[in-house]
Amino acid sequence: MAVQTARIRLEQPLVTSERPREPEWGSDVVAELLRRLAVPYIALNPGASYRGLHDSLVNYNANRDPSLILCNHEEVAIGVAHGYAKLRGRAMAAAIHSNVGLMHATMAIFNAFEDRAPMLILGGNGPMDATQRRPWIDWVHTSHGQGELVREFTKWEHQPTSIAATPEALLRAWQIAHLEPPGPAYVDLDAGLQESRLSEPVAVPDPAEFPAPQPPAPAEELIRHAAEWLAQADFPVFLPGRIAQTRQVWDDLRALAEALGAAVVSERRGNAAFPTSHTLAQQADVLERADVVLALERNDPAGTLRAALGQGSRGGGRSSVAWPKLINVSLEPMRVSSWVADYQELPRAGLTILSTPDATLAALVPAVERALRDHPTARRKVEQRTEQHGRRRAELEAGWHAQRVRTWDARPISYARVVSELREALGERYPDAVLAYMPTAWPPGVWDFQKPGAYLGGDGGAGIGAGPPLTVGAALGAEESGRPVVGIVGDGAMLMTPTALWTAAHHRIPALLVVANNRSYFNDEEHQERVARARGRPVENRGVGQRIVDPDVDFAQLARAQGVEGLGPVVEPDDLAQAMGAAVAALNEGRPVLVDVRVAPR
Ligand SMILES: Cc1ncc(C[n+]2csc(CCOP(=O)(O)OP(=O)(O)O)c2C)c(N)n1
Ligand SMILES: [Mg+2]
Repeated sequence: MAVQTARIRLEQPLVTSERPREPEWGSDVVAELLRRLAVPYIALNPGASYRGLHDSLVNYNANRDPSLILCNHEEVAIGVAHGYAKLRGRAMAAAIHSNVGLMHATMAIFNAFEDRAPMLILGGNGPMDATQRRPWIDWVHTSHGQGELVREFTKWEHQPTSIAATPEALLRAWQIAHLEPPGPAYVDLDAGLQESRLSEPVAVPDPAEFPAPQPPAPAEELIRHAAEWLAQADFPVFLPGRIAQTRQVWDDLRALAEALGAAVVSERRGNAAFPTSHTLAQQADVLERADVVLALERNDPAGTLRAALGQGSRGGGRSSVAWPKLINVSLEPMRVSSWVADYQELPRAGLTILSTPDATLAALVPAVERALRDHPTARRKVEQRTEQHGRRRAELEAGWHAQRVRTWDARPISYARVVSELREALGERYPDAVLAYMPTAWPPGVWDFQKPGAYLGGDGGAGIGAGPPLTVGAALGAEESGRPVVGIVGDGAMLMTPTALWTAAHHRIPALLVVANNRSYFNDEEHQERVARARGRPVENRGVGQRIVDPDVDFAQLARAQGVEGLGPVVEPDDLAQAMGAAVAALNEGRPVLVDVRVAPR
């Protein structure tokens, strides 16, 4: 199959000049440090508050390390950086113009913060020295404590007050952004300092001399304890969440699950970490039987358990099902916010391991194998459990299959059909595919995640509009691997960040976006229905103020208007194969493409 290796198009400066031997202007120092950090890209929407930096990136760095990725909205710029970080596990940068750009960026920064995605955000401000300000505009675009806008949802925000202090601030921000749990860091650059001519050389540190701090290893005693619990469990269940996307972690998680015959219940908010087609990949109902639960950077492990055990959401309800022994592996207690309640319910965990899932799994696998060696009865139980899981899995698969058959010709088109046809069209590229974003109504058993990077997890903060830029950012990050990147996004979301498409077209970023178009903010129709039912009011009114109809949005035209191939609306189920085939053909040629599919809401 002809697959053109993606070549992201980066703008070349029209006139190139040799880099001066040393930074000459304040902002050259920033560019020099970014170059030494090998920051690959900087997503931006331009603005005068960082025109000094913009010049240095183009004329001092020659638009390399980092290269500019032009976006038409700050929410898109941050979302692209977020998507890149999700795929690569490493930050790129974003440049955000003064207070106004930062206000546009806030929701996307919140999403990245909640998704624990590393990112270096450079802001512009000032000139803080009022005597240097241009009339009016420089005054309205100067804010004191500008970073306070995002202080509550960045890991660090800072405004250095001299150029000499700037490299260390940037280096610190870069380290903080990557340190587990990672997240965005914001460094605000005074326009006056950026544009000042250096009167003497400024030392730019070599990042290699500042090794990044590493997360703590799991305590040996806790590993021994956890291994005993797991080896002696009657029915262990694993709850993986946000996990490093490496082959090693996949192998360790799989080895541990197989050694124990443990059920693994993945979540859509975390990235894929366990083969979804595996016998041990089960659904949340298995938690009712769990006596030992291993949560690995899982979002809200206590809430997950409470929901599965039927204990309600308000703490009052007590079910007859016993609360299992919970081993909570997480570094979340190290970064607790006083602002957003993202720490979730305090987990009633018998063991809390303050370390990363990867380090913990690497230690747990041999410890559990040792513990099982001395327990022949435990090993017999493992075999029985594995068989049980196999039987349950066969039932589940039969159910999923029946559901797929039942809805195959449904009109509006079912999600199962959309996903199946996309998978079919991807053909031999399917096993390599990266699913950058999925809809809430993801059909089980149609599309399997089999390797690291197969699914990148949720948007973090449930701020709608993330899907399109996340998909484009992931596709930017996939350039080297050549993996095909697809995102399935809602029509409501697509309308919030449509210009992510232009960025994909402009930079030749091959991303395949499917608009799961139910012509509604359907998630909220469901909420209105719930309220109506609870109040005994007419559910027929649930769609008022929710439906995206009259006029229907022509998403294919929205794409074409921005230089992206646009297909659809696909209304007939039997037209889907052809549309998906055309979309994948475009993707294989290295072009971004959008397919608008009219889907049934759920
Ligand atoms: C910024 C923001 N605004 C509003 C919401 C509330 N909200 C949650 S889901 C949703 C509907 C999204 O519509 P769409 O993307 O079409 O997905 P659908 O629910 O129809 O599948 C809305 C409006 C939100 N989460 N974030
Ligand atoms: Mg919708």
